[in-house]
Amino acid sequence: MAENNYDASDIQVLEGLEAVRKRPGMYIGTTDVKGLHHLVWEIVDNAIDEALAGFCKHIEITINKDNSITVVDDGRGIPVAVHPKTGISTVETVYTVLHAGGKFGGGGYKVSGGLHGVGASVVNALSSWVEVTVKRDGKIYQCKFENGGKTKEKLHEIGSCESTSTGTTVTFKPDAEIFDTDIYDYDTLKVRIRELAFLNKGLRLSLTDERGEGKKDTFMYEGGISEYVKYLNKSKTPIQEEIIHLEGEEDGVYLEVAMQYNSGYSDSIYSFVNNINTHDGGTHEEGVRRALTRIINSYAKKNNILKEKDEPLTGEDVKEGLTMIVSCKHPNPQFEGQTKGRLGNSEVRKIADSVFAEGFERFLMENPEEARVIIDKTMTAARARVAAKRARELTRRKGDLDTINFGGKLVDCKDKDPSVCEIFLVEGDSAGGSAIKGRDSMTQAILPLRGKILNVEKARLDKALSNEEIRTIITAFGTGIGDEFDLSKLRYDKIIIMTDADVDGSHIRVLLLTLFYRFFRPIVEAGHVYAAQPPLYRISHGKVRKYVLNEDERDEYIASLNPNTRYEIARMKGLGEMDAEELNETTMDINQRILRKITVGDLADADAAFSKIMGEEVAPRRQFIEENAVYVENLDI
Ligand code: TSJ
Repeated sequence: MAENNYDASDIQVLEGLEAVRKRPGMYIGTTDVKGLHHLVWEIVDNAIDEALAGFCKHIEITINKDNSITVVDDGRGIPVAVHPKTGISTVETVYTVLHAGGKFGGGGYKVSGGLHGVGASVVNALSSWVEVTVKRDGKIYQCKFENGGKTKEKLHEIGSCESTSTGTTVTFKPDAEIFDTDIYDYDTLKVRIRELAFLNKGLRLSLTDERGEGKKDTFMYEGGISEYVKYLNKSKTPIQEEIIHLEGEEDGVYLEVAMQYNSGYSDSIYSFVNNINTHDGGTHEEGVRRALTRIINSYAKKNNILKEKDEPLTGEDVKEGLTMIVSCKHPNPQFEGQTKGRLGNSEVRKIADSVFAEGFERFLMENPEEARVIIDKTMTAARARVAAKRARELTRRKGDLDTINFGGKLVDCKDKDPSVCEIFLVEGDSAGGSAIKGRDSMTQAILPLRGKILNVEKARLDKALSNEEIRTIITAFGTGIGDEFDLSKLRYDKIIIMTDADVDGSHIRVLLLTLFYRFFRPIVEAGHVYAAQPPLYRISHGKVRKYVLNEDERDEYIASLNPNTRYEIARMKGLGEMDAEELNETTMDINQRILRKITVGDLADADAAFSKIMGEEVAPRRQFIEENAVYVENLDI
């Protein structure tokens, strides 16, 4: 840390405190509840500086009964010597001369105190009274101010103490004439105080509420920002055993990073400079992110997980499910942007990059199993990114459903109210043709499927999305997929799979169910998916035509007929051989057809079964198909 020899002449005497009272917004941003709390940080920051300089272990903050605030530290105590420029004690100078705070402290990592870093004098100007007590060299000194910074009692000795007992105590009462409210909020203070404890490992901070029934919280984290990451990941499922923690210093810029991936998709990346949250990031965060992306890519390539032909992982991919704290300590930070929430110092980008790269690369080398988990996570994210992009492109077009014709495939229904609409996914063009003629064109849409649907269990998402049949289905449903899936946009109440009762038919049905299971699970869960059941036999007698699904039903029906009834039995042909009228009567007419609802009972079991049926293992799949659709339907899908 920089020079420790405090030079009182550094204090710049600029203007009087009246300016602060005239335009408080210029100094603390606002005079609402936010500005009120800002006063606390202006004071606490000074104590934190003392901690950063290595002289303070404990800071106590108290909300007193009258909503005044007391801050106590066990640092060296503000110097009491007479200041050469002002001719008054340094303590009083700090409190009565605007901008005195700017250079005061001289320690390398002067916290620029929130908004403008003007510190104690501004708090004094905006308070109805302030009391400062300093313990130093075995003596206790005190001074008092009132009415916006007017000296009431100059610094004087009020007693003595052990010479080892040192520190500064400040109590201030915000001026009710300046602020809209003078009531402090315990939880607002608590959140930031906990954050300060995370950011300054080993420093004990406590908050006490003397009002009402009283409250107290004490925060101290030996692990610092690692414990912050742990805290943030508490409600998530970390996929790593440990939290990665690294730190380093270059050219007086100190960087510390803690990180851990969780199973989620969003990231929580927070960065700080001198304990100040840089909401808008900046060069420190950019350096770390750049290095993170580069190191993950090079590790994945080196270990042949990412192949030559593969697109590199992006910054987006590597931050999925990442919880990360970046904490930078800088002797001269430049905050940029409207809200000063961005670090601008350009030299920091390279420093942050190299400090992070070195530490992270070492971690990956030393922890190959953890490394593998991280690489796998980012590779999955990359695949999802590609899929989401395609899905967006596809769903973006769904507004034009009336005008685009699905490559001539979807024959939509006229009614646009999803609650009455159905879509039939029909195996083959000829059955499709009959279905189109035999449908109720108001509410029944037909999508004929040519050939076999791609097996999405084996295909990567992006390949699946390049398949025309699948794209057509996604567009027709209207819900989008992946991140963008929205059940409320489903364009049909019933999705009816219409395939032949043979091996090919059941194969297509399983492929469709796999597609739904992977991409449209909520649609299955919400009970929108059905299998049509074309009959196998038709029994005619007189004017009656009875369709039945199988031999048992056929025999049962015949047995129920009068012994004298003349009847005829016809074995039904495949869907493709039925004419429109037959198809309507047997499979589509809502008054006669038999639908079987597809439900997902136990998702995990079904998932495993799908993987088994549809994945790499050929044997169980063939067996499944040979056993006809029974397996899938018994699965309670
Ligand atoms: F600024 C302030 F008054 F708001 C304030 C300052 C409020 C609080 C609660 C604490 C402090 C403060 C200041 N705590 N500790 C210090 N330390 C010094 O000012 C200090 C002490 C010794 C030396 C030295 O070189 O001997 C230098 C400094 C800056």
